[in-house]
Amino acid sequence: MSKWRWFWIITTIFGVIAFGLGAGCSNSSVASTTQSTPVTTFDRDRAFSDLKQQVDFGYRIPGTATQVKTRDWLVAQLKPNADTVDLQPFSKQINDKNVPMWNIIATLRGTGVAPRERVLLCAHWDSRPIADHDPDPANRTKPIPGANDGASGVAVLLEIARQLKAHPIARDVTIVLFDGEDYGPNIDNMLLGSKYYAAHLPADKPNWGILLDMVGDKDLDIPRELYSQNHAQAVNDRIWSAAYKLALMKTDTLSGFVDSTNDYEITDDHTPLNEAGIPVADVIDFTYTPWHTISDTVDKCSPESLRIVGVAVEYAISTP
Ligand code: 1BN
Ligand code: ZN
Repeated sequence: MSKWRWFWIITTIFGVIAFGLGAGCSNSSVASTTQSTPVTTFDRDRAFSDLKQQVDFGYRIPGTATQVKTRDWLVAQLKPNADTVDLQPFSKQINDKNVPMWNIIATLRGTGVAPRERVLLCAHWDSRPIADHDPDPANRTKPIPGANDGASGVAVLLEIARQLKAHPIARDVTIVLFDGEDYGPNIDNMLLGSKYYAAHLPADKPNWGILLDMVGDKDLDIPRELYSQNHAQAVNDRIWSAAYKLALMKTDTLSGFVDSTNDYEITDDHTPLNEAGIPVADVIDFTYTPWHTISDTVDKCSPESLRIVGVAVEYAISTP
């Protein structure tokens, strides 16, 4: 065989291999929009100390100095772990008062090839001004400490932000801490931050999301929430399959996720988002006895409950 003939044969073989690799790459670039190494690391003690810190600030009630102090602390916690952190200000006229509120929005760019899937993780950072479910009528005009109802979801998200900084994932992540979720007393003055966010979505709005609310209860018991099951079933499937895979299901001796669906719908910050077309599932333990009482305190919560929810969420967002 001539020297030239060998040259063409070898060139053709290399060409075919290179084409194959190229095709492989372009396939993997599609997959890489959602594919990353699953994240399951979570410092539960650091998360729990963030829960305590929020409660130590005092009542995170819109229109108070404590609200502003807590807001600035939350921004400072997110800043080192996010690409951007912004305040989204809004206000509402309530009983002759113009009440100022701020959603806190952090973005974490994913490692996948654009266009990347965008996932929303959210929780409310305000606490309720009135303990209207307290068994003692004398306490019903007092504020709640909001250790579980408010601080727990935020604590999990602050720790997830740190973990994602250390272990980036393919998807873009937007973390939104909603203000004014629990102002009340009635529903027309609740979910204020999520209503505002849903009415002012960015052009590159999230594709789907997870809301965390009351996830710190020592005796964690989280079934699928019915409204989420009806509006964001694929998101629930993702979370519960993570919970199975990572052995985070409740047993006789362990707290955790439960393989059933509530027979009632819960109105929460996921409602305005689903109404705006973003499937968002609410991960919520609604069996919490101190709910909207002055007894919603740190001792009712545990670091392990924060870890259970945190790793389920991390796994759900870091796997295809
Ligand atoms: C959850 C925790 N929620 C309030 N605190 C949501 C809710 C809103 C529950 C209205 C019942 C009624
Ligand atoms: Zn509440």
